[in-house]
Formats: sequence, C-alpha cells, structure tokens
Amino acid sequence: MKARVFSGVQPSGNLHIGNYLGALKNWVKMQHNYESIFCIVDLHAITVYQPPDELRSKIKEIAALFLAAGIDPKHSSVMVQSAVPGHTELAWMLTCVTPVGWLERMTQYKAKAAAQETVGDGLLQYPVLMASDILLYQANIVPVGDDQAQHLELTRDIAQRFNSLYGETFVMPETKLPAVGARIMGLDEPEKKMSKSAPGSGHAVALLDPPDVVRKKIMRATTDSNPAVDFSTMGPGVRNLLAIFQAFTEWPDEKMRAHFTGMRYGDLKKQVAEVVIEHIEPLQKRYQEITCEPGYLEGVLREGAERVRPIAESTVELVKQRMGLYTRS
Ligand code: ATP
Ligand code: LTN
Repeated sequence: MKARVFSGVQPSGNLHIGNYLGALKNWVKMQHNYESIFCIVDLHAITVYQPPDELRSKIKEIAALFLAAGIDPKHSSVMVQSAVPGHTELAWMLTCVTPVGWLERMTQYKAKAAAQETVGDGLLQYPVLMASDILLYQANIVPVGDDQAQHLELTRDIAQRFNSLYGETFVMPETKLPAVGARIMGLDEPEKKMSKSAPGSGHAVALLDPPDVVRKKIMRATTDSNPAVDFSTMGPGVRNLLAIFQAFTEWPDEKMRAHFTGMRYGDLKKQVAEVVIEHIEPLQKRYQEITCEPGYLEGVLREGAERVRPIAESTVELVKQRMGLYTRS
C-alpha cells in the first residue's frame, strides 16, 4: 500500500511564491508516489474574521491554483476541510488530551495573538485542528514550509499522548520540508517570512501577479550595501533572491556560485524576475482555463470529499471506540 500524504493551505490572502516553493511544488512532485490528499483549510481561515462571500470565492480560487500548479485530481484528492465533519469531531477529542501550555508555546499563536486586541479561542486551538486534519487520515508524510514544523511536532506529541492513554491508534506523521525554498522571506523585509497576510504591495509575489508587477516588486526588493553578489558576506535580502532563483530552477550550489558571484544586484534582480515569470506564466494560463470551465472545480471538490470521507469516518469510529464514546457497532 502506498504511504499517504496530507497537506493544506488556508483560503485567505493571495497565494504567493513562498507557498508555491515551500509547499505546492513539493506536492506536485510527490503525488504520483503517494496517495495524496490536498485540503483547503477553511476552518483554519476563520480563526481570523473572513467576510463570507470573500471566503466562498477564495476557496474556489485556491482549489483552482492547486490544479493550475499541477495537482492532478485523478491521482490526488482535492477537498475542502469543512466538507468532511470528521475534522471538527476529531478536533474536540484531541483537544481533551492537549495541555493548554503546549498551545500557548506555539510561536505562530504568540505572534498572531500579540497582533490582536482580543484573542479568539480558535487561534489557540488552531494547531489541534491541524493535528486532527493530519491524524484523521493517518497521514504518513506532511509536506509543508518551515513555519509549520513546530505545529507538526505538536501533532506528533498529541498523537503520542493519545496513543499512550488509549492504546496505539494514530500513525506518527513525518514532516517533509523542501531542500531549498522552505522559508522564502518577504521582499521588502527579508528578516520576516513571506506571508499572505502581511500588508504592503512590495512584500510578496502573488502567483497571479502579472509579469510587469512581478518585475516591479523584485526590482524594488531590499538588498544590502554591497554592490554585487558575494556568497561569503551577502545579507538576507540577496540570500533570499538567490534562494527564489535556486528553488525555481533547481540549479546545484556550484552552478549558482559560478553564475552569480560578482553579479551586480540590478542584473541579479532581472534574472530572478525572469525565472519567476517563466514559471508562473504557464500556471496563470492553466488557472484561466480551469476557472472558465463551468462546474469543473465544484466537481473536483465534491469527488475529493467523497473519496476521503470513508477514511475520516473510520478514524473517528476507531477514536470513539478507544475513548469509550458511543459508536454505531
Ligand atoms: P498566513 O500569512 O495567512 O499565515 P501563509 O502565507 O503562511 O499565510 P499558509 O496557508 O499558512 O500561508 O501556508 C500554506 C503553506 O505554505 C504551508 O505549508 C506553509 O508552510 C507554506 N509557506 C507559507 N509561507 C511560506 C514561505 N514564506 N516560505 C515557504 N513556505 C511557506
Ligand atoms: N496551518 C497550516 C495549514 C494547515 C495544514 C494542515 C498544513 C492546516 N492543516 C495540515 C499541513 C497539514 C498553514 O500553512 N498555516
């Protein structure tokens, strides 16, 4: 039996090249070797208020971008989290075995909570719901960007605690980070990770940005006071531009060094912009085609949910049985 892969993206903000290089690109590569489930995690998105109509259209946009990036719905199940009730059912059961201290220690929670006046309980519970997503499908591998590594560790801690309290139930999921591109930084602030929710038009290159916008954003990216690329003294901005180039092209380190050493920043930026455009233009074309086909996306999402629902139901039954809750049989 093939090992199972699960991963998700929140339908909020605009998908950017960090999401692509950190997550989607890896998913596309893995989908033929594993049984894959790719999820649009709308229940995670509502931990921060989302206008309902915007959320509805974002869900479709993200689904279309998954497909445009190369996810093949014949091989992979593409589904929306709220279409399968098991995610929230399991989340409650796992909440009951999770110490609050574990959740308060999460860096994403601390950062998001600090930015808000009142903190919703959902923000604290966020990683438990994420653990439920993964454990619900007994996923073996979870391909994500580096910012999710801490949540994956917590997922394993929760699984372990459940298993030791109630007996072997959950598979231990493994984190899979890409070798290059696991943490793409903001173009304007290369000390911070590129993020969908960060404000500012020069921060992220969105996957749907037209070529002239991509060029403008990259040409304005923060560098450092050196005039040209020097691999031993470069700052985070230049390192980030090189990481973007390398993650798209998959050039080996030696080729990167030989090509870019001594290159002036203006030329470096031009080359990075062209590589980004070369890779996202075909994706944008496919996106247009997919969104023009009436009913297609809806069908993919319906089928995806139908395919995974039996797996979710059997895990929920098993967990209920282990815990002594009411079960059908
Ligand atoms: P938000 O700012 O709303 O938290 P985000 O940009 O972090 O959004 P998510 O939906 O949380 O996006 O992440 C989707 C996937 O993209 C995850 O696997 C995450 O690890 C990955 N990812 C997000 N940002 C980056 C980044 N800057 N570099 C590499 N991978 C990233
Ligand atoms: N928290 C993740 C999104 C997410 C996820 C998951 C990723 C929710 N559930 C399960 C992998 C597996 C994020 O990217 N912010």
